[in-house]
Amino acid sequence: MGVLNITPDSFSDGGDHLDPSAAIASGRRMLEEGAAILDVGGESTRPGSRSVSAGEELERVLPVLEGLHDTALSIDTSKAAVARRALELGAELVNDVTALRGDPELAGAVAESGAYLCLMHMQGVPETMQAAPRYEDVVSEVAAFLEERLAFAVEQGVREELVCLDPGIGFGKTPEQNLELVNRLDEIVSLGRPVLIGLSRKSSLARALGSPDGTVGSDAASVGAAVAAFDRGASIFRVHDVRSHVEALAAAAAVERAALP
Ligand code: HH2
Repeated sequence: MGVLNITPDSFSDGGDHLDPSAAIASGRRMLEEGAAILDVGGESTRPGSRSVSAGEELERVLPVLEGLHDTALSIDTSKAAVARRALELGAELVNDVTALRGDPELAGAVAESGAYLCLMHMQGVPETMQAAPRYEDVVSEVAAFLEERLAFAVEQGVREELVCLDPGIGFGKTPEQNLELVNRLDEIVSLGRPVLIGLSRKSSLARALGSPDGTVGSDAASVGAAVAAFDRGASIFRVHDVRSHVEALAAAAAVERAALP
């Protein structure tokens, strides 16, 4: 999954794609490099970010969704109004970082459309989530949350086989908690749905490399962490640098296949 943020303030590619033609060109390049789907977002959810109105979000993403309507698209939004418009334009996946807690109308909009849905874990809200993340056991709490949100989505009419789950790396978690979630990812995989993971360029990777104030992880560190997640069962990787991930994950998959009896 290639990340296409149409925002001025995303933590690693903010401002890169504000011009729709630049965004569309980036998206097409990611597809050429092997992305299976593009995740288009018009609102940053980085730590400290403020939310934007549905109108502003739509203004940012619509020209890009229109320009890429012939490709596989995901819409990264928590708002039903944005999701509905994206779905009308052919988006096939709704990526909701609030796991259907942000907008009471989103579940119905997804259910009605028959689109895929990603439910992600987040403790708190982006503006304050990194202030003091608190867990007894981060992995079992994230797993229990995702299980509950999956049941909720199904109750609201979303077909279970269309849902993927995401532990929400960097969303209300310390760097250690993020790494533990990857280390014990099999516990999330065991919920029985495909697991999507967004490690790309996250600050925990910079911290793991010994940079205490780093806010953006390198692409090499992102690839390493993605392969570790692949080894533990992740199947969808939300990434900025598509080519390096596609090549690394193809190699990791080839090794895995060679080990089969
Ligand atoms: N991470 C970000 C945004 N959306 N969606 C899912 N499912 N999983 C993630 O880990 C995830 C996500 C944050 O990364 P990015 O889009 O690069 O930055 P920003 O939120 O600043 O736009």
